[in-house]
Amino acid sequence: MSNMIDQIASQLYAAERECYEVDKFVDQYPELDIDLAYDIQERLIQMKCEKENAKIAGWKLGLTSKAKQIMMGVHEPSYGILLDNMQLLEGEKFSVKSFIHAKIEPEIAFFFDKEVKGPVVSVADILEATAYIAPAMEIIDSRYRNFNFTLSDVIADNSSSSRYIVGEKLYRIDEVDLRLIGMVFKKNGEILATSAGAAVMGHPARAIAWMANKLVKRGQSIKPGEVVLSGALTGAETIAAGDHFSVSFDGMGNLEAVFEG
Ligand code: OOG
Ligand code: MG
Repeated sequence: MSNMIDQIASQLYAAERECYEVDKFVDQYPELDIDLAYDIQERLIQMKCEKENAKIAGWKLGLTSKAKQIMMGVHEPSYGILLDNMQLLEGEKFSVKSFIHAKIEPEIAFFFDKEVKGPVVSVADILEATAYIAPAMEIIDSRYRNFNFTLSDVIADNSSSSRYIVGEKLYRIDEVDLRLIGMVFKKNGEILATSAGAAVMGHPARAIAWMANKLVKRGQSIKPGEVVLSGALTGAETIAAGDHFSVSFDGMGNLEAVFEG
């Protein structure tokens, strides 16, 4: 079993480093269930931390909105780990060369200043432990051929995480209504999608509570100082060289990302 965990984690790591696609693993390993998938994710993160001298920065939710679940044909959320070397700074130009077939999606980032530990975390507990929130965008880049996977595959692949960008201005949780907060997502000046916070499981903090309650089964928790991306509010959009994306939130300003060849 540990051999299979190492095998899959190494293949996913190599695919990311050298920018190529791999076939999903469930066909080859039918025993690959959700628990094993999180074991692989943990092994993959361990490898990255060792080889890249990276540190854990926080967590990300995946597949929390209906738009994303329908898009990917998966009907349950997942989570992944964010490392410090995955963060990009707003205003930098990002090269598409380092990606396999990246997509971008609008998110809300939460910064925690208290520990959050399951198994009975509520939305109120998440809000109470949150120091600040900020607009964010996530760049996802599934290592699977044609972005095609099952829930177990995507979990093993750290929920497709690649990079993330967080707005430089932070907001207090009581400055906005996270359920009703409106959002406009644009590409090259044209509206791609509009949404509201409630698109993420009825309330973005509900998605984080869901994760905290899952994490406890693996002996983990959200730690003070960590950031959590609460999940895309719309479907993800493919990135090409020359593209310019922006996300604006009611009462929370906007965030831009520019890509070059
Ligand atoms: C999985 C990751 C989804 C989100 O915010 O929904 C995700 C994928 O769609 O590749 O990060
Ligand atoms: Mg995401």
